[in-house]
Amino acid sequence: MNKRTWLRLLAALMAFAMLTAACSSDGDDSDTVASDDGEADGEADGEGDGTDSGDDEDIEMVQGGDLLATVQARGTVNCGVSPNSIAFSEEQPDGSRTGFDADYCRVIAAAVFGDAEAVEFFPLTAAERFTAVQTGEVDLLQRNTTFTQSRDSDLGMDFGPTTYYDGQQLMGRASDGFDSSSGVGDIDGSIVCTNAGTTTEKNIADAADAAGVSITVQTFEDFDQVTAAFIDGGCDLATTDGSGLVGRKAEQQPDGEEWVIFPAAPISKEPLGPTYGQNDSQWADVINWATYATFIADEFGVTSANVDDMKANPPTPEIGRLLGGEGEVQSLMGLDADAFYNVIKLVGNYDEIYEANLVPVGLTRVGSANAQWTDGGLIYAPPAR
Ligand SMILES: N[C@@H](CCC(=O)N[C@@H](CS)C(=O)NCC(=O)O)C(=O)O
Repeated sequence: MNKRTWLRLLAALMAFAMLTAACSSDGDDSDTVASDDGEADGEADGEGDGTDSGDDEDIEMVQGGDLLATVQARGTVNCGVSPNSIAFSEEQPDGSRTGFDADYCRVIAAAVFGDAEAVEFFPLTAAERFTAVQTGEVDLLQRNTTFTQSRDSDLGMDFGPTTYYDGQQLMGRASDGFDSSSGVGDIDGSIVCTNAGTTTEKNIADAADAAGVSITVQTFEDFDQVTAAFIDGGCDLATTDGSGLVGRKAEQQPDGEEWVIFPAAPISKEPLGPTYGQNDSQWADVINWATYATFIADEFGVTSANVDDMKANPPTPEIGRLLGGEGEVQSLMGLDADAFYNVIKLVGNYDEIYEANLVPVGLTRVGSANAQWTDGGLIYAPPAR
């Protein structure tokens, strides 16, 4: 058995062991988080947030560092997404997948293949997602995934540009006395539910501890289960990224009931964006610059509707380069010169993707961190040159 085969076998065995550990913790784990013991241990055992995932050095070698060639030979991008995250990743009755994250999978397919539909979607729970990257099951995640230090350093991930600046909030019932001015100090004695393998289960434990309140954190395998338990009254509060709560309220709040999202200032920073295996610089370049292309096109008003005109008569040299004209750099990255023209033509710029998916559930862009830097936001791309 050669070294590479042996490493693949080892990684597969380790992944199986990790998956078994992850699966053993699904469903309804609960931990009481008391303010006085200093232990913020609301997480389910082995749920896969990844600081204890074993020997990352062997696993990362499975990625090989030549993923672009592998993807090109395969003919599709294998993209890990949430099974069901309203407005980000939703399976439609005809089997297609819609949402902001699903469209950012299409951005990569459009850049690599000139075909936005050359994507295979892999719905992954939070606990499964990083293992799926480590074992090479998926080429990247577009899965409401927060960029954190431990995921970047200890878990073998690399992170692309943040596509949605989020923050964690809580959702309760107005009939329980919660309103938009409520804060973590008001949740003493509550059962707080979230999905396992997330930053959110750790943050809420930290926040309760800091506020001096005692709560019971219950974790579930996915956020459908969390929402069902919240609707049934098994959970006093649901917590996750604010965007997830807004989506759930928009689609699942029962008639005659008022769900309240608080606190107004989120309890954490949750920068969400593409995530992929570390140490593959070419693949990272492709994902990062395809994403930046959507930011640059937004900044300069290049849309799917006008991109042909812009390509024919570029308003600036930078737009000319971005769309494959003289001085373009896409072909040096292993892509076609018109890779980013295809991204904008077939999927759209950042604002088009945001408007199509997030505005309908009430996630406004104007005045938020997700505005362009020129409008006071944080969406900012380095220059295409
Ligand atoms: N951003 C956090 C939370 C990610 C997360 O799992 N969010 C939920 C709520 S938006 C989700 O995607 N759920 C989809 C599902 O469980 O199907 C993280 O990276 O850990």
